[in-house]
Amino acid sequence: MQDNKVDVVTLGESMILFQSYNQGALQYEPLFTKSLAGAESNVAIGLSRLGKKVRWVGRLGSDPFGDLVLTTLAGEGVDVSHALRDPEAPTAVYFKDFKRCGDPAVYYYRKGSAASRLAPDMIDETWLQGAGHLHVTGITPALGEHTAAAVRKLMELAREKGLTVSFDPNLRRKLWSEEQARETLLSLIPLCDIFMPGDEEAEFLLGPQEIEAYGRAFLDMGPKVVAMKLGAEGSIGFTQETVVRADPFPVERLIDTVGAGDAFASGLLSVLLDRREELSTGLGEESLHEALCRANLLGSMATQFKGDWEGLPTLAEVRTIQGGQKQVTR
Ligand code: KDG
Repeated sequence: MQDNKVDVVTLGESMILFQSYNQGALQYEPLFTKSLAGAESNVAIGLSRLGKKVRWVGRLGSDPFGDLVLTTLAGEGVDVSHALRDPEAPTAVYFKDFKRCGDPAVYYYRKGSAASRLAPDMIDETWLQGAGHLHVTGITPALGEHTAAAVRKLMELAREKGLTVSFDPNLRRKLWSEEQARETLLSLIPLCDIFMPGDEEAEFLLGPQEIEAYGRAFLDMGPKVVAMKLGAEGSIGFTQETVVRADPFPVERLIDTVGAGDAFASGLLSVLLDRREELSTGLGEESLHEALCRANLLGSMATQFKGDWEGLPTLAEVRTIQGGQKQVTR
């Protein structure tokens, strides 16, 4: 019999990413590399490399780019057997413009994509079959008319079925208005157990406050754990019982910041999912610190490679790095 068990299910839009081959400005660059992108599939790959079984669900066009998304994810060990194809709408693409080092500008071509047509009546219980955890982001709700309702339905279904749920707000200002974004993202927080905002997202959602006040405010909305990314300051985690800070992991060569938040999510979840018992009874300080440290490490590694997920490490690599050993390369 086939083993249907997966640690994590994630739902989202995956796209094809074109990046200039020479790191030059988009307007003048004649050559591009082609790769996969999408916050949830980045997390899926990150977790898979860390030894978790992951299922990615999403809608893709019936086109070669949709095929490329599936073969790339399958090649990374992610289960894509529940992915949907739409013969009438395309797989989205996006471009990165490396005008300066680190933080590229992104240009989306995703309006009317197959994923933007996701609606609540397409949510299928079997996506969650055999799964312990659901991970979603605030990007999917921004994509189309019915995508927010669809994400809400899946989060509710996951909770009903006893799965834990994580939510990264992943604010994408280019995709929706500030009012819509704020209202929708705030409304989804009570449906998650683990909430992972960045400090700027916290400010966007709640207005200017002290970092610790953000933590308390989000916990009051329902999540059991709030893990906040503080950029160069590392990260801070909150539960009802404790507040834990974790130092940043050094970045030796900043290349591309896109995907760092997803890397953080993979690192954090990989540890927390090994502590499921503790998650329900109250996560201890040590576990939270370990999760934040691994999250910081992955976030840092993601920024040191071109591409949204290519630099993510395997579990063996994480252990080598955290053990302070040098990797044997030749
Ligand atoms: O978090 C990184 C992702 O956002 C990226 O891989 C794709 O920009 C993207 C998006 O909006 O999904």
